[in-house]
Amino acid sequence: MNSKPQKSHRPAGLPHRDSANARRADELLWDRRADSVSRRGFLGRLGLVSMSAAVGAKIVFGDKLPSGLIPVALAQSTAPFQIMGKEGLMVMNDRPLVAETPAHLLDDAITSAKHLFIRNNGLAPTPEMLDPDTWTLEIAGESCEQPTTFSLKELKEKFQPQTLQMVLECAGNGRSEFNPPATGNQWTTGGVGCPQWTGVRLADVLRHCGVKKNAVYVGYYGADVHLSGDPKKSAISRGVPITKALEDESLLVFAMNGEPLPWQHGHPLRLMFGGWAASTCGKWVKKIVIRDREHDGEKMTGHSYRMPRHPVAPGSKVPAEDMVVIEAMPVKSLVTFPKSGSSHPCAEQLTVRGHAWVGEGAVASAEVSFDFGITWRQAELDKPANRYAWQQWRTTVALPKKGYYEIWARAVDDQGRAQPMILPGWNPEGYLNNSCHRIAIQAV
Ligand SMILES: Nc1nc2c(c(=O)[nH]1)N[C@H]1C(S)=C(S)[C@@H](COP(=O)(O)O)O[C@H]1N2
Ligand SMILES: [Mo]
Repeated sequence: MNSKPQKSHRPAGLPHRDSANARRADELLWDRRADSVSRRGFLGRLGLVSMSAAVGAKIVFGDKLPSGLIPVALAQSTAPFQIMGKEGLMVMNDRPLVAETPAHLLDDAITSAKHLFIRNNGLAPTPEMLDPDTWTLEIAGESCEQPTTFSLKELKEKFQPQTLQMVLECAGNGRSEFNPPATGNQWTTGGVGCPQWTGVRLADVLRHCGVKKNAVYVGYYGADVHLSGDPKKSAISRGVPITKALEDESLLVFAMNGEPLPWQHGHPLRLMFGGWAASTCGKWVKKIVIRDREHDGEKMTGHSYRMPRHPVAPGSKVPAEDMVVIEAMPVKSLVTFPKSGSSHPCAEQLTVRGHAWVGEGAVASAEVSFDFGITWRQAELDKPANRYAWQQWRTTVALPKKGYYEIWARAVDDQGRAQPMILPGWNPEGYLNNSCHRIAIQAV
């Protein structure tokens, strides 16, 4: 376990090379016989099109790019090359594409599409595979009375639209701080955002199809392709207990911030489960199954998105039967202003602000410290726009003398649970790090 720690923001494209299927995946991803009708040709187009989309421009000599070579633009995080539709994201991996948002770019109350992190587990479908006019969603499974296939148009016509602002946070957000390190994407703090989502209630759709009494779980299937290229495997197929699926805020989403859902975020249809690990929020969703048992799709079992049932010593091996599925996310906060590393005249009032959120319930208080946690001051805290939205907080501080400071933020939820100052309990996959966010400030 943890034999290959990866450094944060190492050049993208190099990890996963050592995985068993890497060569095969490379062949599939990079095959250039674009006109071939074979599956490989299809994936070849997929590779080049997504790579072009990812670097934000057509790769002019794309046909001459050596097989397996990753455009160097993807190893750089900033302009002029960016992921299509994105601004300032840090690319952690290119296959699958994973990119996080620096905290100061999350300053807005509602996260814009250009600043929302991306987490793909497989190969995203290309934009031309995602036609809203022909898109269908199938509801099936052993606990579904009336298996039904809806067109997107039918979903929009049959069911009442809902708009809610809800936090989307990857369960691995913060992973880079754990020691011993966990393998996987080395998220710092940017695997989170809080856009406004518009869709229909999943409950309305499921009830329309009939939920049998023995239903315990729902699972999703999306249109993305497993990294190995194996059409029989899903990139990811997770879900939530039926009680969560039937909550008023659990949505089948087709718009974000009033625009059609962006390509990278699941266009034309995705799931949103407020406050839960974002891996439950299936993108490009084609099928939802109502299960009579805990869903057992890709990344539901083993150690994926699971935590030890009991606290474990750092670095220990935890048997699979002692791992339980992650549900709601813990209380957390971000300092989104000022930008870490900036300077401010000493003794002058400095505005400090950010967001705080918790997977279940609400945030009760947000505090900041600039003396390494010795004293804390209460920030002004807004109510959430709705259940599962993050809450804005703000305060002012005057840094007494010239020199280096850290501003720490800490949120406490309405059950009295506070963020830990350093790190929460270690776990094998490095999930749920909700330790205090720290930024550096120089008083000049
Ligand atoms: N079909 C599909 N859905 C998916 C994923 C994926 O790879 N494929 N990734 C999941 C994970 S792990 C996360 S954190 C969120 C990321 O959503 P975003 O890319 O829109 O930010 O989508 C979830 N839904
Ligand atoms: Mo995730």
